[in-house]
Amino acid sequence: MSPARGGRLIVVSNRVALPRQTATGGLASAMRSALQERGGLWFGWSGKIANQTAGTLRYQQDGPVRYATMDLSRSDHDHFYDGYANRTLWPLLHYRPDLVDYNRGHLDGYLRVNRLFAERLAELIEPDDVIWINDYHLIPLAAMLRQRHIRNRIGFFLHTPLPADGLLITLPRHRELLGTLASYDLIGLHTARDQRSLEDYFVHELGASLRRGHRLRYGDRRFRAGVFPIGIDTQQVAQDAKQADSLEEIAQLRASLDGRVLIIGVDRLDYSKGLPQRFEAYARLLERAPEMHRKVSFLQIAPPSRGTVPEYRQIRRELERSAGHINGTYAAPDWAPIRYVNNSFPHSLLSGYYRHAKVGLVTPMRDGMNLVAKEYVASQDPDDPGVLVLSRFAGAAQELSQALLVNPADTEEVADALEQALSMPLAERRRRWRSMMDVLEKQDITAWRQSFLGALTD
Ligand code: GDG
Repeated sequence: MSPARGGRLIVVSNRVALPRQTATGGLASAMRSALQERGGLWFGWSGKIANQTAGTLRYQQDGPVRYATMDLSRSDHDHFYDGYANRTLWPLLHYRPDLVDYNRGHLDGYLRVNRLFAERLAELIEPDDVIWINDYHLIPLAAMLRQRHIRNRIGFFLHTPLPADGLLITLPRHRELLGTLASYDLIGLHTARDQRSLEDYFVHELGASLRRGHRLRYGDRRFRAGVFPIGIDTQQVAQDAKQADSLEEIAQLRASLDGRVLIIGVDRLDYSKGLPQRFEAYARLLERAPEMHRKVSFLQIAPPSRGTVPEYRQIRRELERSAGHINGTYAAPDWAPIRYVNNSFPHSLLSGYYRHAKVGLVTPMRDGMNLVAKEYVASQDPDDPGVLVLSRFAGAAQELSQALLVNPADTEEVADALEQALSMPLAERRRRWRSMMDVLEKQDITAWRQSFLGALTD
């Protein structure tokens, strides 16, 4: 992407990964590399709650990247982030209307924080800047910037799935919120299914017209919906994984396994990730195949997230019970079938763990993309690669068709896939891995941001 085409890049996201902070979450690492390559500004919440300093911008510079962040007041944060973003929109976007907690206070807080972002950001925008706004926290931001006479190119990328219009309309006042998407010039989604949902919603619910090339016209706005499946830094992950072989932690893991085969799962602790169902499928495998006892070990890394939201505390309790139950039922004095770890690890170490696992078990009930699936594949040893068992309902399944694709709700199917993965011949593992790796090399993180920014500035 040539910086000449469209001046500075301004990235906006709820959370900003400040310099020297570990970037957890797929979005953070992708945005950091986009800005480092092109130079520009990253704007968003500082991650801090402070009533005194709320709304005051603070700046930091790191090479070509400038960071502008602000604190949020307790009440704004609770309504905007815990409330509307994570208790209303997140469950809706992940096909869980049963978990949607709608409340006017949350919506007001969400709009208030978006307005605050718009006010502060509008002052920083120069005429040539290209603005890239990320994710469901900031849907109305472009409309609020347009009200402040910002005419720049503004793109939006939704990192979650977008459900069909029949589900979207269950959101109270959905038109007021989703209609504002028309203020963007480009809306990026991970899959063609998400793109279809957006178009169907605009056409059927809002009466927009759809032209060739996914061009939409709604009122006086013309905009476009595009499919841009996010990738990873494939070469870097592969290199990290290889180098991790020399790390002490990897030697310790290997020693602790004592020749047992490792199955790995790595997910933010989130109900969308299908963890209870995954534990159940693993238990089903142990029940069905006693010959596997003592021969396998399942390592689930699940760093807690959004711990102040009740649904997340609930899933954490459920998983503790389930892991305890499985170990209680099947463990022997010298073997624990599940190692359940509520911690986060440096990326480079994670790649080493992935490489050492013969099976990557990635079974979200719904996921926009799922970068763990891609990282698992990229971390494998080309001579002796492991097998990816992947949910059909992760965006990644569209590209990684050579994984063993499963319905995560079907315990037997997941247990079957585990058995198949554990006994898959080397030649088949290599063939499947090569074909997935070809995709990951071609559609990596650089290709992703270049194609999105290319389409936005075109
Ligand atoms: C959202 C969408 C979409 C995990 N544990 C640790 C750790 N991670 C890293 C993984 C991976 C990232 O976090 C998780 O990304 P995912 O894509 O799997 O999931 P979400 O966080 O839900 O991301 C998702 C993504 O945005 C990008 O568009 O794919 O669908 O939900 O990179 O490696 N990183 C570190 N320690 C950990 O313990 N350092």
